[in-house]
Amino acid sequence: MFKKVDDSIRMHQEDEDYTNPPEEFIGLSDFTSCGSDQLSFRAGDRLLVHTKTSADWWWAELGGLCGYVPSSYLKQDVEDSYLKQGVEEDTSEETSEDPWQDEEYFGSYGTLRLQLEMLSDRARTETYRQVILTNSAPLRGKVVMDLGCGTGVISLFCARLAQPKAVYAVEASSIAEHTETLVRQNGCEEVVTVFQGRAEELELPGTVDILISEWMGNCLLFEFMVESVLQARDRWLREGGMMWPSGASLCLVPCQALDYYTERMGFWEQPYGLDFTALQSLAQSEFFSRPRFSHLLQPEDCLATPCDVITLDMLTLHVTDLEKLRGQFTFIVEKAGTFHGFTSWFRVQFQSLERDKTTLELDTGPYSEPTHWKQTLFMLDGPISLLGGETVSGIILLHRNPVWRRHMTVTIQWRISSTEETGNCMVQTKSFPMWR
Ligand code: GJV
Repeated sequence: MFKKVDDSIRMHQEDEDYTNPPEEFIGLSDFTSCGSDQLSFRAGDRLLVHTKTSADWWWAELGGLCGYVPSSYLKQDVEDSYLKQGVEEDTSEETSEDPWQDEEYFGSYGTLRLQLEMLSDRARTETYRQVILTNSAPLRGKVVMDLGCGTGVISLFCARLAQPKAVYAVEASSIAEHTETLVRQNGCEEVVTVFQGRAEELELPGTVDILISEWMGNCLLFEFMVESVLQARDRWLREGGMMWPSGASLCLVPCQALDYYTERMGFWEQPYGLDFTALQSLAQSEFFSRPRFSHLLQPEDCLATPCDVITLDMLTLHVTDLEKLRGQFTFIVEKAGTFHGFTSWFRVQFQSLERDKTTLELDTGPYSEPTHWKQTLFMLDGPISLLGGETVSGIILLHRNPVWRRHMTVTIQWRISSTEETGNCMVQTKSFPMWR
């Protein structure tokens, strides 16, 4: 199933007498069902929504067929409903919400709380400092763009540790007003120029040799700041220029998460001597239907050797590639344990400007120093016991939300195969909206 709908919801669905009249919605993007209880549709299709079962999944009808559909793929047929009511068309409700949520997004980056979180992440900030330090000789005389510079730390590293010709520090949030001051206070105003505004609206005197940015989000892509970086690359990076990071990969591992599972599910067993188990299916859908950000995976909870499921080359990646990214995995279970879910994180590489010099890497995984991203946990609906030697193989799909451009849905489909023919063999799929 694309999204496991727990039994309580399903029972409710079957009993549904549709007392409220269905509402008409229009498909914003094609949707392909991943299970018998889902309904496929195409962009432009008109669906009748019978029940808004949860915030994410609605029970809808199209061409006489019924099934669950992801709510974020639909928009209300405003024109139609207004016409019916004889009210003048007013699309303000439809257009007032920015699919990029830029006000909220840049608003939050304007606070020191987030800037402090990033700056005090030593593994992250130190990696960027090392990249500049180890490339200080070839950086001499080069023009650098620092996209999303925040307080300007990377630009200041460039100006202090190397001798670039110019550094363009680009920042859309209001923190940029302070970045100017920091540049002056650190005596870098000859080299560093701060541009306050969105990189998409930037006007520069010419192209740049190096585009450096710290754009990575949870599960690598969340926030999709990478789109701004790719657009800036296509517009401002000279032929043969360098992207930092130059490469990125998304990593995955099947894991145990007993503490988290017990905290969210075990509680209902016998709190204060009472039986609250009736809330367990609700707990499962409330706590495990979205990924858990900021999970710190203990190495001993990895059930297999992690692997890269998606790798990106930052020089050749296209914005359109971001719509759907697909990866594969085959894990061999190394020791018996309880399979609670998958954990994911990312690694990014910084190729040297000099030939044959080592590539530096920032690894946000469980075997490296923790970063402010930590890891992202995708919980299964229920735990599964695994034996050493069994394999967990399948695919992971990152599907960018067609409406909310900073969001995506991560779908994982996996099959457990036992070495013995009589053993475990099951295929399951679960989709995790992140966040819409
Ligand atoms: N133009 C200018 N600044 C930006 C843009 C953009 N298009 N997008 C993000 N920023 N690794 N996920 C800024 C944002 O305001 C913040 O200060 C920084 O880049 C994000 C860096 C960390 N986020 C991330």
